[in-house]
Amino acid sequence: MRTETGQDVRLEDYKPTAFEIETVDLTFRLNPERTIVTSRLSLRRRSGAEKNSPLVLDGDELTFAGLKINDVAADESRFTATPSKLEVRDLPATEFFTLEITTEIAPVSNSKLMGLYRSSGVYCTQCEAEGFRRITYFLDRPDVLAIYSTRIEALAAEAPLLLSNGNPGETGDLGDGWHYAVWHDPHPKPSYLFALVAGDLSVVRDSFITKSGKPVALEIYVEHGKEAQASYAMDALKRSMKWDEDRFGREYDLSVFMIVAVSDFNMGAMENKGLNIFNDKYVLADADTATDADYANIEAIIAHEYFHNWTGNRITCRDWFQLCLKEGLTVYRDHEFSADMRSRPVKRIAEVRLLKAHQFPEDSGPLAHPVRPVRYSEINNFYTATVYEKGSEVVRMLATILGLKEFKNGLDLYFSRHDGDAATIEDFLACFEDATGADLSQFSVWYHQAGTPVITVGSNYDASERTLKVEIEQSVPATPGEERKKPMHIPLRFGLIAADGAEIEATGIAGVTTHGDVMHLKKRRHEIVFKGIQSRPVLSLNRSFSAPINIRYEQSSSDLSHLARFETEPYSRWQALNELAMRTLIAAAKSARAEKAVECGPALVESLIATLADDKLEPALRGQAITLPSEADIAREIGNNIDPDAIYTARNAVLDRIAADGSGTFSEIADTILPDEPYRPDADSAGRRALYLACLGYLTRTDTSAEDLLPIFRSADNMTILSGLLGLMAHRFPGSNATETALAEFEKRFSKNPLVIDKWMSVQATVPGSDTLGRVKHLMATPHFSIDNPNRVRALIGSFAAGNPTGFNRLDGDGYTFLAEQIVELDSRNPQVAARILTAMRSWKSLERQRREKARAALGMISGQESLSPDVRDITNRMLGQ
Ligand code: B3K
Ligand code: ZN
Repeated sequence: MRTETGQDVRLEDYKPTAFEIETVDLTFRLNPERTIVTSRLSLRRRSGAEKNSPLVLDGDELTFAGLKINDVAADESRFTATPSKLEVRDLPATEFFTLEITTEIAPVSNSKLMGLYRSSGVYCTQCEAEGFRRITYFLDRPDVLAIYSTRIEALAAEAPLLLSNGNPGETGDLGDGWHYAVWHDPHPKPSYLFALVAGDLSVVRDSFITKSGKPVALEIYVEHGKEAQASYAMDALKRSMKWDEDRFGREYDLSVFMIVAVSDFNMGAMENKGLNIFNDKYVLADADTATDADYANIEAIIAHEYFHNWTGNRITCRDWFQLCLKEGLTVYRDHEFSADMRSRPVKRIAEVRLLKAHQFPEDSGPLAHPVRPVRYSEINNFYTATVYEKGSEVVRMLATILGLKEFKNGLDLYFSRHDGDAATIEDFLACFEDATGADLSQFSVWYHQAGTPVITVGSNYDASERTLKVEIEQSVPATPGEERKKPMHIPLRFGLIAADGAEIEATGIAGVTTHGDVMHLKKRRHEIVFKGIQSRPVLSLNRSFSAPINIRYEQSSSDLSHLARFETEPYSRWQALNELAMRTLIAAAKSARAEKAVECGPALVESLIATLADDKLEPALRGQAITLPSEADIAREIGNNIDPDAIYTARNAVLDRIAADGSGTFSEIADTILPDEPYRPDADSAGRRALYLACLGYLTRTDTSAEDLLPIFRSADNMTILSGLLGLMAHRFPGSNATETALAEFEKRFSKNPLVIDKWMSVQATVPGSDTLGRVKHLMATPHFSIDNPNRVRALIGSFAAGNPTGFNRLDGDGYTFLAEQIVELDSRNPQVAARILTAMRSWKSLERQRREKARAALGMISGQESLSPDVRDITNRMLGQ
């Protein structure tokens, strides 16, 4: 939000409120067009607050319907009410007083899906970040913590189920078909954690006994008929609760924990106290409709929202600048959970791929911002990969620097010192300093400085002196508004590997402080000497991706192949292979750009096939090893003057070469790797399916045709193989009869299941090439699509813009014009979703000139609209550098 004067909100302007709100008693009389909300607030003037200063409460599109001060109707001279503000003057001079505010809202016409809205006939809420002010006037900021009681009144036929935060209280009949329920949440919370759900849903029940013996009722609410699809989510919830007790000593604190799945939701899920609300995509799963990736996402998001109960709810954020305090830390916790539930190295590869695909481009483009920003114009635009994913990497680095034991001590202090607080990043870091004695002042730069650090590395082995000299220089590229950068504390895991693959221990290391296998880069330049090295070693840097940085190190292909073969840490083995692949692909893209033949040397092909054939490695890792960097990854590494068509051509040429040389191995694995049992979503079987599909992808480049794939598609007994095959056919053999048949059969079979139809739309929206835009437009005109449903919009328009480099970046610019038109349309309905989808263009400045100019024109078209939401206005302005 902008302040009243239209200025950005600035961290330096933070001031506590003059009033505290101790209790909030809400009454909702639910009606789709006209819901009446009464909010009774007990206020307390803080000591030292000005006696006659007014109280200004936030609102957003509210209809004011009444105000009482200390139970007496307020005279109109004492307040001003607009849709966006309620200002109350001449307040009682006493320390304590009450306000009772009545508002009217229309859930059915709330297309922004913020505040109270309807999703398939169910009333539900979304309040983070500033949605509560769309329900009632309030001090709608995270440092105002109150105890909430909520009474919900509704027609029993329309809403037999009435839920809110906390523990259930009285229920009863009101006559005339109306009934009510009361909920009380004993834990003080900010307004963004308020939730209400009312409607007709089914419940799946289970229970959990906490480690101190308290029973907790677990309830997952879904549409009637979908109960069986909630069992995996329930299992993930119980595992999350147990894991948080075992790993971090965190216990649940209410008698009931509820999850509600809704079909219209702006993001993944929301951690409202005791009443999580989820996008149904991240709850519902069975073998027929969900892929392995869906299962993994459900597990991770259920865990993430549950973990927020401590990191976010019990300890919340003082202001929205501190968002990473809850998000970065909670992402770190869900990453660790998934690593423990599944395969740690495979999980790490997925994290790094995601970070590089989303956060690195954000950090190097016009939307770059620090993990802890200092200003914003629209807070919803700061729920970014930087705050979440880089925020998590910063917490991971803290654990690396302190060691797991000390990290845990710091976190324990944080939980005990700040329980019940609205805290800051400074509070968080102080706990680690106080618990361990460490000085984290330089480390804190990670929170304050935007941009991905780069280290430039040179190395030289001196056989006569038996030393390896390594020079490392660090720098951080300039980001918007931040030219000069400070040196950072970079914890770099390293290893030295001998010619026979053995790990080498130096007898001494000079020029940098090391702890075990971590070197602590703190200066702009380090000259490091490893002593007592008997033969030329290969240096392995940033093992396990210990720091979220870029490395420029001219390591030879044979050294990278050596690491790909001998690295003992599976993640780092993948990292070396990936680096080798990236180099080959960049060189290939340059050749393709210059219209020269694309070369692919033997080093990459041999290393890939050797890794693929190494059956000591788990299948998922082998699948990752042969999955080349994406077209977008290659574009990011090249960095400027991007021609997506040249990258596509080059990548295909490299894939063809690997496919030709490895065809025997690919078919042997494809024939044998699938689990020989009915579908189970566990990590090992999922890894086998991923490897199978990756091999099949290569085989389509040699002798497997669309016609060969069709019977496999038809006989698949699970959605992973089914949608994987559909994707392969659509992308490798677009327009072929077999592909069109598969698409038609898939559509027919799942036409009643929008979440599965989303996959069908995404597959088609990501078919490479300039013809896809026409297909996307056609799909938008079918009944499968609805511009009002965020999942549909993301599946079709979002996948096209963010997941189809050649299709979206058509040379004629029609992809950009199409997106601009959709953004304008979407913005009038749901600004948050519009702004998020528009970020697909965040790297437009790296495109070659012709496309860049077309992209600029499309952004200019959006920017020229008279009426734009603050959300889209902010993204457009920043992308255009205004
Ligand atoms: N905290 C919510 C995100 C809210 C986004 C508001 N624009 C979900 C999560 O991160 O767990
Ligand atoms: Zn979160």
